[in-house]
Amino acid sequence: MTSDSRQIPARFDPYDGPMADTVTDSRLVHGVCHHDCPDSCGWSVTVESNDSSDPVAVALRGNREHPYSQGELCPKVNRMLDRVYSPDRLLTPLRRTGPKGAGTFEPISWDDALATIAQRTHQVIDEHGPEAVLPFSDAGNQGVLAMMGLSSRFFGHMGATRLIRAICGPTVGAGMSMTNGTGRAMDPAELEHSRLIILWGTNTRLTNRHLWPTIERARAAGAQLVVIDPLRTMTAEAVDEARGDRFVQPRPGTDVALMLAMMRVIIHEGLTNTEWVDAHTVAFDELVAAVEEWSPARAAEVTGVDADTIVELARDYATTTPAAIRTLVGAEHHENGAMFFRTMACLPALTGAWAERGGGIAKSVGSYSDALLDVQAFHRPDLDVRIDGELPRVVNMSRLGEVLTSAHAAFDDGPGIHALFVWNCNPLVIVPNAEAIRRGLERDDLFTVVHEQFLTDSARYADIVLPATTQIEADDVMLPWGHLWATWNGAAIPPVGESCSNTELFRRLAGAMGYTEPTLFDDDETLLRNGFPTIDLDELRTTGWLRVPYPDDGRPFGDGDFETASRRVEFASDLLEQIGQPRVPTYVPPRESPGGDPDLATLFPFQLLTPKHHVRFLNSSYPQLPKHGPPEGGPFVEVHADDAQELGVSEGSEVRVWNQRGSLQLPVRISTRVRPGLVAVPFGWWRDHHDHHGTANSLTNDTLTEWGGGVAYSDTLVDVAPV
Ligand SMILES: Nc1nc2c(c(=O)[nH]1)N[C@H]1C(S)=C(S)[C@@H](COP(=O)(O)OP(=O)(O)OC[C@H]3O[C@@H](n4cnc5c(=O)[nH]c(N)nc54)[C@H](O)[C@@H]3O)O[C@H]1N2
Ligand SMILES: Nc1nc2c(c(=O)[nH]1)N[C@H]1C(S)=C(S)[C@@H](COP(=O)(O)OP(=O)(O)OC[C@H]3O[C@@H](n4cnc5c(=O)[nH]c(N)nc54)[C@H](O)[C@@H]3O)O[C@H]1N2
Ligand code: SF4
Ligand SMILES: [Mo]
Repeated sequence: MTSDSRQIPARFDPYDGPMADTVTDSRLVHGVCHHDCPDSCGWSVTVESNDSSDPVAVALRGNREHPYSQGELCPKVNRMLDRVYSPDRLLTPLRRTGPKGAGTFEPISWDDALATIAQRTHQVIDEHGPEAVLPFSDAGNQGVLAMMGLSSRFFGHMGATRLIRAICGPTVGAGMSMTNGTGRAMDPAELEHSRLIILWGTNTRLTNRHLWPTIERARAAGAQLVVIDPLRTMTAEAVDEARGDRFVQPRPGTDVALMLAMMRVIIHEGLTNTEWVDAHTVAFDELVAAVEEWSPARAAEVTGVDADTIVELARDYATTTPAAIRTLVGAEHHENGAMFFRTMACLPALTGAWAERGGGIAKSVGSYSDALLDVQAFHRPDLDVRIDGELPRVVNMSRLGEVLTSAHAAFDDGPGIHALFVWNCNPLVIVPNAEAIRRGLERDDLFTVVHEQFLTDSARYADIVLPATTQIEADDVMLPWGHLWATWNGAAIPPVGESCSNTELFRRLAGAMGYTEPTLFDDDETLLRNGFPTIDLDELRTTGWLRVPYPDDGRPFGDGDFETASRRVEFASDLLEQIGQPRVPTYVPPRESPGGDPDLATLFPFQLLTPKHHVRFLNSSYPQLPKHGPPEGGPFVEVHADDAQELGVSEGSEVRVWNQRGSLQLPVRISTRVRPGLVAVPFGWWRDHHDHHGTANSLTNDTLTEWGGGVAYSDTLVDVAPV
């Protein structure tokens, strides 16, 4: 890349304190972390200025007054200013000058960039229709403006193909809704009152670290901890068997069988809360019949968890009050991911756990923010272009590879994709089946625009790259999904270089396209005022945060009223039957798993997990920064000692890990975190860090979940061999 118009103050080092004696003003600006992370920590930025230069952020620290994070950030964001002022930050628009992927660009003006984008996009629309345009984004910045701002108005007005954004979270809600009629659940802060806490498919100490003190307080008051994860994660390491804690290590994708056997134990041993079941559930008899075939011995065979452990776990769960399950997204990334959460939601109903404060399930609390937000005010469905009364087609983000490499992107009669707009996301690193995406991005007849802070793997394939602001350069409101404190983010400094925010991007694009609909140009203040009709924004700006409404007594279903058609917990679901799914909890092995396709498993005998792993990484956002990537040491594959011996490899040996989708060369780490037959590659590294041969997602499966629109990247089979 060549870019010379750096606008970073020359003698500037954010850790070096003030801009010496020229400072005429110093102030504190309060904000909140933008990352797709449950913790949404409050921070304070110290900004200094003098008479001659732009204000400079000289320190960014956790805000001690923030009611949730209380002053602590994390190893990713403690050095946020390294990100803001990185010498690799994109500061001007760029035009590609070499082959797609090579990373050769020249700086151009915003006017030139917008003119090129408008000309090429109009050309695509004229030739192929607006559905040949695909917007692609996720939660790179999960602020309300950054994620919802103006993009759906812009693309709705254009008539572009619509994107289903469901790689993270929606499947959890879609699964639980089939049982409870809603994705609403406990505020995780309520775990303080729990006496049994099951961390099920979530790596709290890594991914949700600010919740850990709550769990430790409950443990200090006597709570028992259970961790259920195929990997012995850093959270599993906190298990203390001497205190009655338990680590349970099922094979990936098999937990539904574990839950069915637990429910059978509960029912057989008379541990069901019959009073609660009679009052608040339907179809208990159907559940009894469904679990009958799941003896602990049979579940042990499927899950790899021994039968005694299953029995003891079921007894502990049913007899300890209050008992809470804490879960996030780890377990949704299997073909049976929605069924996992549908079945999980039956457990607290069987024991009546919802009746107690501190009992039930704690997942994302995002659904509570709905009360504050008027989503339609952002989207403005009245602006959507319809053809014969129909909205444009949809494609699922997790199928991007297939979509970009098919003549008919959605396998309808519609056009393939000829223009791709990417912002708030790094698809080539984060979407499964990434080699198909790479082949798609290499197409000469695809015009790609990427709005980014850095020249990511995805940006390298763009025709035009546009520079994006960071969180300290634009106002926003954060609606967290790990706690209930909606937090104001104040812009601390003006946009660095020529970068612009996501909303400003779409105002500029609308102007360039020649659109005249006035609401495509709404300013941020108007967007927020309309989007939060019941909130006093000025007050939020001043106080910094407000609490999202949540039941005073701490119990989401204390009144026993659920949101299904029957207003009860549904052990059998007509809705599921209507969409062709089993009406009762049922274990179906993922197709790409030893239980689902034994022939494929002979060819590719190892299951592969590619989870979040590094304390200094947040998804794909940090491997390029010198104080984040290098200290984590680079990618590797974790192999159990028994498997290593059989393969004839040892610590540090180079191996090839491959399947029908891709191949990586990696050093071996002999690891006690995996069991035999399971290997793990950390997620988040870029192609650079894998010698440009791919990333963890080059190997992963893009099969969708049975409902809910999620994706099964954790149902991946591979083979491993020394090179
Ligand atoms: N194999 C595997 N794949 C996974 C996962 C896994 O565990 N394993 N996890 C999945 C999950 S849960 C998620 S959420 C996704 C995450 O996928 P992404 O959301 O794509 O990942 P991030 O790295 O959080 O953010 C992407 C980019 O957003 C950019 N960005 C940040 N702020 C802004 C902004 O204000 N404007 C613009 N235009 N860009 C901005 C950052 O520079 C970054 O490059 O990955 C998924 N993919
Ligand atoms: N340090 C750090 N923190 C992060 C992120 C990051 O990249 N780095 N990403 C953020 C994002 S976007 C999100 S969505 C959250 C996600 O937070 P989590 O859901 O806690 O994280 P994941 O790593 O996606 O998955 C958690 C665990 O699920 C396990 N798992 C996989 N398959 C199964 C299964 O079949 N059964 C069971 N029981 N467990 C299974 C994995 O081994 C993993 O340890 O974390 C956020 N926080
Ligand atoms: S990444 Fe998560 S833990 Fe770190 S500062 Fe941001 S919200 Fe807090
Ligand atoms: Mo996520």
